[in-house]
Amino acid sequence: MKTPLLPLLASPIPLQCRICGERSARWPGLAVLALMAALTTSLAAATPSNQRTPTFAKDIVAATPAPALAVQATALVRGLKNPWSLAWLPNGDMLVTERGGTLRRISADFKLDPSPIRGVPAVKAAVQAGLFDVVPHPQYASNGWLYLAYAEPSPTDDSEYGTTLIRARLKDGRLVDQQKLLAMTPKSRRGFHLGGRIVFDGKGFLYLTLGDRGEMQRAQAPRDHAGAVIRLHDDGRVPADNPFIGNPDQLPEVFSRGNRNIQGAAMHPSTGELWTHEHGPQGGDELNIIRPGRNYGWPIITYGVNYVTGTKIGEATAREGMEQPLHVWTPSIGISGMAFYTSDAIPQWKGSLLVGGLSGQSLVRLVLDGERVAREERLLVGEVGRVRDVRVGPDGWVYLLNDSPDGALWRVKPR
Ligand SMILES: [Ca+2]
Repeated sequence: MKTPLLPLLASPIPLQCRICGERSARWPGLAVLALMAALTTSLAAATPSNQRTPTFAKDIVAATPAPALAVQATALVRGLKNPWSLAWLPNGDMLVTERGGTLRRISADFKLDPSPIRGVPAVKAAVQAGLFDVVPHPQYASNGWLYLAYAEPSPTDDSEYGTTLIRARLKDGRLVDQQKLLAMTPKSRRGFHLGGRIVFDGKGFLYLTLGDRGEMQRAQAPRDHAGAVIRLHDDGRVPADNPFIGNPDQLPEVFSRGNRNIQGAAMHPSTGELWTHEHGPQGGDELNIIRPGRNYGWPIITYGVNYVTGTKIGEATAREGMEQPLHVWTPSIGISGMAFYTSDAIPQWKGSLLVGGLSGQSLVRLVLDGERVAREERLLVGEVGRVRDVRVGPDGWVYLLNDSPDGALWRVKPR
């Protein structure tokens, strides 16, 4: 006998909690709807990411008339020379890298120590090259390890350089116990696209982002670090479960390929996956989730075009076996810095992804619906200059660094 569907969906079913005995009623219609929603979600999740259609910033920004929350930025520390990365120590003090090769300390009450930290290795500062991320180990309080990424010159010819990852301890205003964990090879004379972000995943692994060095074919070249994300143990050993172990065409420390220049990366607070963005050429800045062994396509696929001439790069915007971004910025905003906002300090922002714009001179807030970018807001446009780094402080406020010879540390709060 066929059961009529509508009466079934509309009739409550009495339920009793087996633990507390409380009686309630549930409408099966709601359960059916929830099941349908879950099926839709899981089908969407099962869609290969190379068949995903990214959202485009130009479409959703154009449709977004005003931010949900007005904010203001206050400069707390001025006089930072091209600051690149901001990190907190357990006592509330901050460390800031300056691209030229200096590491600065700022007290918890925002006083800049006039003496830079000594013992920073020799850094090649040229074009985009220099000192990049500084990140304390997740157990810094007990082990004291600080991780730094920088452009390291070749010992025999300092016109050749590449991104290097070290760790060291901070003692009496000096870096000591230095250990080199990875040096990008081969080095190059090109001053472009060196990546330089470091992220820990909370499971004992760290990720270092690199770039193509402005030599785009290297992002797909065999046994080349350029255009890759690197995955290591915290002491630099190569994890036995890295995706390319045993692949003669790939270096074992490589985790993903085809990334043009990643200068923003963060762990998703609930999925534990690595989210990154990368600079496109003219147009085509991308937001991606970095998964083991995947190819992110550069320069074979891209939504960007060649500078000035506007001519096509690569073969298309999509290809079987290569990842599609979640979100694309065209025109580019010169994307840099990334933080998931999980604090209660700004409830309206909880769950958002925050990124910075260098050429876009703004803080960008992305409202996420799972892996879909549902909304984009451009905040503080033109108010703080070229945003290089975006972090959430231990107090829950958002902090920015702006890239300028007279840069600053800014705190962002609701207006
Ligand atoms: Ca891509």
